[in-house]
Amino acid sequence: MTKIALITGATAGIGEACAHVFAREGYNLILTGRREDRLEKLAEQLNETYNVEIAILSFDVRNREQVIENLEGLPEKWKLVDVLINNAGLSQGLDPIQNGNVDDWETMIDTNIKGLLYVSRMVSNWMIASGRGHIINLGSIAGKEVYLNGNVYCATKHAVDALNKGMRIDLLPHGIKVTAIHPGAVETEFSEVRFKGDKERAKKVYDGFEPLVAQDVAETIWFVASRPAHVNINDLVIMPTAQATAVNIYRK
Ligand code: NDP
Ligand code: 8X3
Repeated sequence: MTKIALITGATAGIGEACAHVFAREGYNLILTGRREDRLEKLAEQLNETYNVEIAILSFDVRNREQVIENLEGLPEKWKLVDVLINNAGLSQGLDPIQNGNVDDWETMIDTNIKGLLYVSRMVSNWMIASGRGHIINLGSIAGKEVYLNGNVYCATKHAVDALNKGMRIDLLPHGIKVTAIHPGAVETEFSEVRFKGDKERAKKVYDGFEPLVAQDVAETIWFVASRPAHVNINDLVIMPTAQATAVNIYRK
């Protein structure tokens, strides 16, 4: 039977690259994100290139009702999800705690922690019912380290790290695999979002070294998802060669 992957945040960056890689590998896909036009274009492209079936769901992961309605509304055949990639996430702002923008904090907490939980709550039950599954959570090097002004973003990614460990324990009796992928710097829309559309500031983040690209992370996620049934990778940190820690980047 053709396998199914559900990818949150498939309209850009790592999620979009995962959609290409999993379609290439013959998966049918449920793709989500807020920008419906992008989901439509991507679905058309993947369907034409790889002849796989694609369901698109446009919703905001921060909105619990939208998450429930959209996922519950899927036809039963789509609920046989083999791989859930909890990828939707963002950083907003890079300020010291005393100057932090509280709206930004709420956006990050609601997206990176609560949104991931809403989706996982539903899909893990589908996986339990079907007796199989693999949840892959996008953490970050910011979930392993804390850096200057990273405060709340780092806290949300530390929460993802903890939730990944918790899910792994709770879902163990059900044979469901759980993995966290923790990338360092990946050049996507991430920094543009962090700096609220300031493209020049975003570009500077990657000045003088070769960052990861979304495809690097997607191929790693595919490696993790394609291990034999008895093998689970709990946790994986992937960095650009030029980056040793969150803040140690060798720039030329
Ligand atoms: P992008 O900004 O390129 O993509 C983020 C994706 O998340 C988009 O598809 C966006 O879709 C979706 N998203 C954001 N907010 C919401 C929301 N409220 N509801 C639904 N979807 C949402 O970033 P990346 O691809 O780089 O990031 C993907 C993940 O990887 C994130 O969790 C990020 O924290 C993590 N990560 C990124 C790193 C990097 O350096 N780039 C490094 C380590 C981890 P839309 O706007 O259409 O809703
Ligand atoms: C993104 C990596 O170091 O910019 O999660 O926070 S970092």
